[in-house]
Amino acid sequence: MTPALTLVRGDITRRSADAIVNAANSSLLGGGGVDGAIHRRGGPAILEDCRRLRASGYGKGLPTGQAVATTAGDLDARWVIHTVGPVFSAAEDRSALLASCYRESLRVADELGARTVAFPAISTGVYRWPMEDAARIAVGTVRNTPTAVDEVTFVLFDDRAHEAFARQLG
Ligand code: AR6
Repeated sequence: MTPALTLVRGDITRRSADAIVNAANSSLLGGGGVDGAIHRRGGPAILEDCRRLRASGYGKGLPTGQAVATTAGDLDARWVIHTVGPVFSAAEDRSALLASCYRESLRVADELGARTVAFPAISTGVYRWPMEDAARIAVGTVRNTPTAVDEVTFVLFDDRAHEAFARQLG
């Protein structure tokens, strides 16, 4: 099955979903952008879980393109799925890594039994991925990934992102 895709404009930390995806960095220890917002609103339990992950299987951090789950703390969700997008490079095609973020997040969601998942536009902020291309990869990958997740919501922070994703949904 492939999930129903919906778009909303807004703040992902205000959404209700089984799992909310975080555009994290390899350290898993927080940052700016959506990562900072998730930790701020979700509270310290998320960071505690991240630190536990670093102390166990992820001593060197989470590699780009992979995904891992923690508690969602005070967010209206059961889990946060942290994934590390690639930094955009004009010299090197890293789109397979960006696609992997969506695929791996859905794989982790399936392992957890999550049926509704909210994604931000991974890599389109600090990591500078051009919005149109990021939207094409995000929508294309979710459409082509078999999963038991029923509904994927892309939560876009501004009009430009929302319009780019809307063009891809057609
Ligand atoms: N809700 C939804 N989308 C958001 C929110 C929010 N609350 N806040 C920002 N965005 P970014 P990246 C959008 O920079 O490019 C962090 O420091 C934002 O407008 O959060 O993957 C991490 O720790 C943009 O479209 O993530 C990493 O170091 C999109 O989310 C690094 O940034 C992604 O922007 C990851 O960079």
